[in-house]
Amino acid sequence: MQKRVAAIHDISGFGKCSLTVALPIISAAGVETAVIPTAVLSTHTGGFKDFTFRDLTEDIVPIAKHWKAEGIRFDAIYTGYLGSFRQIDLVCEIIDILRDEETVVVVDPVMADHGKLYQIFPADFPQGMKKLCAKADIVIPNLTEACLMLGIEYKEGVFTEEYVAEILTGLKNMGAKLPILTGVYFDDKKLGAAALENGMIKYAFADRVDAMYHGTGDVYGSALIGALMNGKNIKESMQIAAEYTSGCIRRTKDFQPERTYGVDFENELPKYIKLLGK
Ligand code: PXL
Repeated sequence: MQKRVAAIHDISGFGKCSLTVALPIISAAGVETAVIPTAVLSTHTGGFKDFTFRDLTEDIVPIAKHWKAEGIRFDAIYTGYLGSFRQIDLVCEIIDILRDEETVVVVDPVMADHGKLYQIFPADFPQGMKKLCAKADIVIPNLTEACLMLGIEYKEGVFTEEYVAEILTGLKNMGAKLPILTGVYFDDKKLGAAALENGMIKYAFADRVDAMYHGTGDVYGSALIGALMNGKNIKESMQIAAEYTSGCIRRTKDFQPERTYGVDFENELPKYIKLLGK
């Protein structure tokens, strides 16, 4: 049976992140992708001024209730960027409406990067995200998001295994069954993620490319879910997601060096499909 995912993120019309990334990548993995848009923006909020923002908070629960009434079930629920504090509670509610015993709930607590909360979020947003993460089977924060939720000091620079272990343990104690910390590196050659699964820390790295683009967290999360839905285990899925994301960044840097927003994930999709063994 074809797997089905519900993706709950904003639509940033331009800039390649959230749903405009999740929908094509998860679909390319052969997985049916239903969407709940949390907001519609003209662009993402990083680096563009005067973007439009249409809040869709009132639509979130009615959409989920309609799906439930239609008897539609999901193999995974994938949440990302949420448009307001209230949406955190509503997304908690719809997870309860839509999940069954088999559903894998993946929460990306999108709210911050490079030590800073995104400009549009209030200072207590990380506390709200903690509650959502506690409902998840898998959480995929970056270092900044993890530190903000845990109240741990954000340390820029090379990671240590002890620091990674402290953060993963904190995330696990927060209630997330399987935490995956993204953006981990121990040198300037490799970058990837670390997971705490059954008491063991597992790493998956790919080539580190010296460049920064918006939406790469969404590329990683979408590729991870596509792999999980294809029966890959956590470590295999982390490896596929790291290699695909690294490939997207490499291609963008090599062929569109002037680009400052989303990556060329489209032309790497054939590689992703190959990594999935399809
Ligand atoms: O990729 C994360 C993201 C998603 N959605 C919006 C954003 C961002 C990051 O800045 O602004 C609207």
